[in-house]
Amino acid sequence: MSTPPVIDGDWSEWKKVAREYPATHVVFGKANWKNEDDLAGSYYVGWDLSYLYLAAKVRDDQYVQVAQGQDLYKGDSLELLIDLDLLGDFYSAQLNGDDYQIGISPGRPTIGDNNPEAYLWYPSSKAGKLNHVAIAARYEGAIYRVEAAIPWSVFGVIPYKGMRMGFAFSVSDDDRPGNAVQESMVSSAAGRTLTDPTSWGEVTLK
Ligand SMILES: [Ca+2]
Ligand SMILES: [Ca+2]
Ligand SMILES: [Ca+2]
Ligand SMILES: [Ca+2]
Repeated sequence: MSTPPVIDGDWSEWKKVAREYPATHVVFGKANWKNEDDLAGSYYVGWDLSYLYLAAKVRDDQYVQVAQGQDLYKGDSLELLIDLDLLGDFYSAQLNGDDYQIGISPGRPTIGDNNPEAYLWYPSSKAGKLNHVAIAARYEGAIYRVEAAIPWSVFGVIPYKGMRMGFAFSVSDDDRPGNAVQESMVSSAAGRTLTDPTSWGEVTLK
């Protein structure tokens, strides 16, 4: 992106410069998932030399987030899975040190409040809260939008045009007020399995 997006939860700057992709495959909690008003997602990805940018739109009938840190996936939240050595271990069906799992909470207990956070689960050697991820979110009735900027320093790589990464964007849903429970998850990747990077999709930086 030649002009960095303003991280404010407003999507207007993305429509001209990037493409919106769906994340509607139910990959966890099928019995709890009701319909696309209960949970459905779409997203944009962008980048510059400093940040990997994400803009997410989520249809969710009830925003609930009371968990934090390593438990934030038990509330309404986003997840990125990124394999930074896609070509080096293309056929490897297990996680290794270049595979990243990052969760983004759009706010606790309400969306767009002062408590958004990002947490890194994998690689486990780097696990912990990510303090330098910028996050902003807005709730518009049955839809919430999130923008995030993740410094490439989190991944320890310098991005370049043509770089390919394993990638999956997913959204967890919790509709039980006051309770931390991951009821369902939708994903960009139909077979998303956390521990198997060959089940994720792919992103090429353009
Ligand atoms: Ca914006
Ligand atoms: Ca829901
Ligand atoms: Ca890998
Ligand atoms: Ca929810």
